[in-house]
Amino acid sequence: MRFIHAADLHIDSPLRGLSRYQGAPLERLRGATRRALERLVELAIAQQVDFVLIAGDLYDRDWQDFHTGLFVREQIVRLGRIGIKVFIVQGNHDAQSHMTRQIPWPENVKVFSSRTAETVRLEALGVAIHGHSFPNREVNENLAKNYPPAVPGCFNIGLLHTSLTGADGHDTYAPASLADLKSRNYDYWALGHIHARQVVCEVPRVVFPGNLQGRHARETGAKGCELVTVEGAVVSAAFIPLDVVRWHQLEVDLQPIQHLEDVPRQVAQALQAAVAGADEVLHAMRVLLTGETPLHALEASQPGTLAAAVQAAAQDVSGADVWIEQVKIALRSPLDRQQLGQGSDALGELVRWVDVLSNDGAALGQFCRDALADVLGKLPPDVLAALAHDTLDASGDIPRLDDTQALLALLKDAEATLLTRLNATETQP
Ligand SMILES: [Mn+2]
Repeated sequence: MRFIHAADLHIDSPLRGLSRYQGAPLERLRGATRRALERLVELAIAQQVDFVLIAGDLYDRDWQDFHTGLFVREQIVRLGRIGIKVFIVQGNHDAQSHMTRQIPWPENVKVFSSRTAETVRLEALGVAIHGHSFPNREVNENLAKNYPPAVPGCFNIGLLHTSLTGADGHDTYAPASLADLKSRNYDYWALGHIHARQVVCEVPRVVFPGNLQGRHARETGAKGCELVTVEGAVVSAAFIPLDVVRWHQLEVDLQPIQHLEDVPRQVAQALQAAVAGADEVLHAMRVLLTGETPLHALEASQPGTLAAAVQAAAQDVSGADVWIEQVKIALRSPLDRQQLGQGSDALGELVRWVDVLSNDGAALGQFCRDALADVLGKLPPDVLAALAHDTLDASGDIPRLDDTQALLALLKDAEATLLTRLNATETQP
């Protein structure tokens, strides 16, 4: 027996903020979640799996119109034509009460009830699948505790959307401990919700496959599903990448680089290494330039120079599609900061003032609020509300004002730029 376990497909997840990127491959990015599902269907057919498990967040949100549902249904019909069944639990993003539109499912689909845990037995395969959909977006109860006991003599699978005991960057839903899962005596827990793949336990096998397609620059690396073969027990389980756009965050050290003409080669090497072995996907790269180099002064005098050099490097990569999503610059000029801080000039004052803010998170937050007061005052209320919930920009470009680490990074960057500019001014004849 063979099955596929996927989760968090987030079909038609809107990629926010793309319009501000000139030259972004919009069509490929927008269609990525759909293409990944098509690839999953192709894998299921090629591998002749017996069934497919989807552990929540099949949809990103309530459909804008019926096209989203019709697209997904069409893919499931393709599976049904060769007798592949699909088992679905709804998660926080596609909770039962949250979906206002519906389309009747084809017969090869089972969506588990959102009222109570259910069991489906596949007699011919000797499998029992247990599941419970989210009734609402916020499920605070431990759903796993009420899952039915294992069916004796069957391979038992628990299908569940859960944060387990919590994970960074993910809201807590249907909390459960590994001990709670183990207490059910199942053979496999097909989990969803955490977007980074994680094998929580080998026996019983407890797995978050991660999402099928990364949605933004913070969901990096290969994304895909689990392909599991069972003969009495799990005999093999493999991660199969299915993403069509792959997000990367790449740090390139420019410390050894003194001249602009050497930048593309250094960056292209790093890009080439990052795309190795995956030539069919579009690689979306967020590049962070670090190191102490005189190039920082060049960038300060002609902003955009290094971003253009990184774009140039992307042109030089062969055998893969590379799109530079963003270039972040965290360079330092070869200046002696400690020595500058002892001076009585503007440079010294700047260094001392940055030190004060760096050591006082509250003061830093207040400073940023004051500095941004004018801007914030002009934003419409809904944008402000979105900012407060960190939902305005999924790429994470806009730091929250209570995120001290992000503000510190901004402060360091501002200091580096100012020091370079001030230094250039003071040393001019
Ligand atoms: Mn999700």
